[in-house]
Amino acid sequence: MKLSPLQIERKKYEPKLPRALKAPLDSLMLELGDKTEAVADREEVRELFPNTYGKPLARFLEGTGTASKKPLTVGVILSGGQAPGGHNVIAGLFDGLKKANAESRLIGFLGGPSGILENKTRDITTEVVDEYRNTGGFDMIASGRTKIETDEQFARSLEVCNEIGIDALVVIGGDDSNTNAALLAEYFIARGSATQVIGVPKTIDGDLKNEYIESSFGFDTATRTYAELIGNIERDATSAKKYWHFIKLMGRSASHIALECALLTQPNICLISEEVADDEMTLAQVVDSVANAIAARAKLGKNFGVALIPEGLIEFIPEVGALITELNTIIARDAAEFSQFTSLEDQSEWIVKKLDANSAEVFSTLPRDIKSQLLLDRDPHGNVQVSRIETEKLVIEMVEDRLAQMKAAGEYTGKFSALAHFFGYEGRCAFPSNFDADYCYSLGFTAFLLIANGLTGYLSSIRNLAHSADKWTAGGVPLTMMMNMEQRHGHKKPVIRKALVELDGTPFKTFAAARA
Ligand code: FBP
Repeated sequence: MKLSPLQIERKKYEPKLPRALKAPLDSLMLELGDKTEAVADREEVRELFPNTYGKPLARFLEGTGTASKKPLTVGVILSGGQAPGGHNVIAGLFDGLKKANAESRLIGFLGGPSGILENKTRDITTEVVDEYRNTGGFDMIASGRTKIETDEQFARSLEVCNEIGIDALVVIGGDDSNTNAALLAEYFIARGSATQVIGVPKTIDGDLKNEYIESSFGFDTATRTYAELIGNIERDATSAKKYWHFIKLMGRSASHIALECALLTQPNICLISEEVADDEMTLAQVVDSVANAIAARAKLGKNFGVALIPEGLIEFIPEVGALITELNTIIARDAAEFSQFTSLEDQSEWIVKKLDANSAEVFSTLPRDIKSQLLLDRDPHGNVQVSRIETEKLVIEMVEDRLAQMKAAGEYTGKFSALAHFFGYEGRCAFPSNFDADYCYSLGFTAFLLIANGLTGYLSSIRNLAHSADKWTAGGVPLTMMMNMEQRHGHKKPVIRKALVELDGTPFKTFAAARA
């Protein structure tokens, strides 16, 4: 591959490691803490994970070396959406393996978890790793969203690991993928397999976060990338003084990305889904709040501005969330009947008769395009794919109508001309920031240490991230410790708890105090 000058420069960057991890392997010691408990529903989680529940927290310190140096064959999977730094996780893992034993092998499963089910692999050699150090993207082995969750899939994964002779599997993924990693770790032990499973916390959404996982990797780079673009648009808005820019930002559920970007760029408006849900706002109230802010600026002669809209917003508006849940159920249940209708008009007429009165009312107020997106776009699990719903256009359209009403009532005299943007994919494969380059490399190296110390069912963890890399600490968190039971597709399942924006947390409070 021909590299650009930027790629050549970026390759020279040497990721920084926590001080303890720079020590020779012979003086890197595993320290185990007290036994742990799940965040909630302890009895149920314990029952489902009899072999991996309650393990102690792990930490690596300078001391007497504990890591095995025997040659290992390790498999690695990139799972879910891309996040900047994934290649550096693989580089850190690879360098750790080779540092311990030059005979060790790293095998990449291609295209995400389906790579293991289909036994599609690539040998990750020094040449391969060197081509991808400090680059964005997941293209070294590619990613995918297949979930390993059925008995057949677990059995097949074990079969493939045995066939290749995999000693340990590293799953680089978000909350769902790491839930799968926990189930796989448990399954392997229960079947007498020695294959270890270690997770690495990835997702630009920033919602795989807790006391021990201070940030998922990729969030830093993605938010900086979006913030740069938002800043450019803000400058354009204040230069031209003629447009309101509505920018939808990725984040499947949580509004961490929108909040972080708001703190970095100080837009005129930023909606936070968790606040909308907490205040039990209706769609009309959300629209009113935006229209009122626009009217207030118009009074100052400013008919321009920037509004940030989190991708997951509409599911957090209680009445729209309820509508979506009903739509998912009806369309899944009566799929054959639904498929007879081809025009949106016929589909809408049919669905409105099946919805309860409230949802039918909400559905009828939605613009045509949104109705069609809510009816058509579903993921393999039968859910609406929020990243494909044009919420930014929905808000623009409804705000436009509201401003027209306000104008008629003499409450608004401005001019409203709006443009819609969606920033998502632009940020997921950017060159990792120095932070993500260092963090990811450290996470990968730590994943190797967890393996070389014989652990399984752990998530690689680097802490103290607000300080320089030198002061970071490295260790592992038992995956079961982050779990609770949640209702998924009609069944109670063990899952890693998703971290939403906390309304009493410092980031939101800082934003709320300054937004007026
Ligand atoms: P992960 O949770 O797998 O990291 O993916 C997050 C995300 O980037 C969301 O922000 C977005 O809603 C979704 O992926 C888009 O999915 P896809 O890549 O399948 O279009």
